Amino acid sequence: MSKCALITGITGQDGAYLAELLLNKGYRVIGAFRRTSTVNVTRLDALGISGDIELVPFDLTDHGNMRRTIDRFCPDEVYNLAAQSFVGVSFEQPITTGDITAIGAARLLEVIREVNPAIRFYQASTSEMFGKAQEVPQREKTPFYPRSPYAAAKLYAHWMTVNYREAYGMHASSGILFNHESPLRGAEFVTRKITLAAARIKYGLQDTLKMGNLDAKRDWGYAKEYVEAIWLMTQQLESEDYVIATGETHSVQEFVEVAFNTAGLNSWERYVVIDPTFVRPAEVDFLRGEPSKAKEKLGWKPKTTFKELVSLMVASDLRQAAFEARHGQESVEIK
Ligand code: NDP
Ligand code: GDR
Repeated sequence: MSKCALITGITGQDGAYLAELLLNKGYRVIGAFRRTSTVNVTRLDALGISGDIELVPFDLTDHGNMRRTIDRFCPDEVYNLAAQSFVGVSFEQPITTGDITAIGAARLLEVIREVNPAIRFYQASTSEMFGKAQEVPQREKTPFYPRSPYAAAKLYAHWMTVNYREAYGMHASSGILFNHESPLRGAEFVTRKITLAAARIKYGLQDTLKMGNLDAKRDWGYAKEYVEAIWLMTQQLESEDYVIATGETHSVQEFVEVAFNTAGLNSWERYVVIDPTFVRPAEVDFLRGEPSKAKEKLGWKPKTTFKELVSLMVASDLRQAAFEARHGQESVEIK
């Protein structure tokens, strides 16, 4: 019998890549999506898998809806990828962020405890929990210091995951994933914002790129590889917490430089305008992860280099911009 997995946040970047991975492994995949006026399955379409997933309306703010869904499908594994995941917006919407990203995870853990505590649970934790980092590099035991409502919400969800593991013996893993990107990354996150702009400027569809803090430094990896680590965590005999990262750090400015060069645009300074709107009330200045536990216990290590990651994102956005320049509309079939 094939395993059944329920993925929350199926319409997001990681939801799409994880669904693809699990389908390739023969899973029955239940895609839990938040109901909106238009269901956004463009990422699933881009990977050509939307027809292979059973989509079900599911909202992390609605306990009854969640309980009925878990009851109905009896999944073997639940991957909680859904969140209000944009750090910048969390300063504007701290309560909504807390309701979805923090309490939403607690609701889901409660539902699993009530319905079937044998279900294996994955929580999408984040390097943002390290925030004002207390040591370099950051590892599983590094003390947390969240710097945004988003990070504080994720920290609550992280500790609830640990608590349900310890209190009820649930198989509940928390993946502390550092930034991971791809051509499917949301357009408001800095990497995709940059690669889209570079491509659009190249094709005359845009003149400038408005940016915030160029000095922030991040440990950026490739999303497609990070979902493998997520799956490996849920397959272990014991559930634990794992840092997933490359161990390498680059600044936002470096990302801009490499992306613009890759797109064939010299002197990025000509196009980039600093706009205070994109500067956050509190910033996370520097993150670098230490993924050696994941290497030892999961046999996972990152493969795609920083330059390869930027290149594959720029290449995808160049194809999209070329299509738009020719046909006057966005393409959805190029990833
Ligand atoms: P995305 O922002 O691309 O996806 C978030 C998903 O959550 C979307 O499918 C969104 O649906 C869904 N969602 C939002 N609110 C609700 C709700 N109330 N009920 C149900 N679903 C909801 O995130 P990523 O794919 O990049 O990340 C996946 C997870 O991993 C997130 O939890 C994120 O915080 C975390 N994370 C991400 C990292 C990264 O670098 N990408 C690093 C570390 C952690 P809709 O399409 O309707 O908006
Ligand atoms: P982050 O990602 O906050 O790390 O959260 P994001 O790409 O939004 O920002 C990274 C850094 O770039 C700086 N920055 C800008 N960011 C955005 N979005 N737009 C800009 O114009 C801009 N200019 C500079 C930011 O200040 C920041 O320092 C992401 C999300 O996916 C989270 O859900 C996840 O938990 C973490 O990564 C790990």
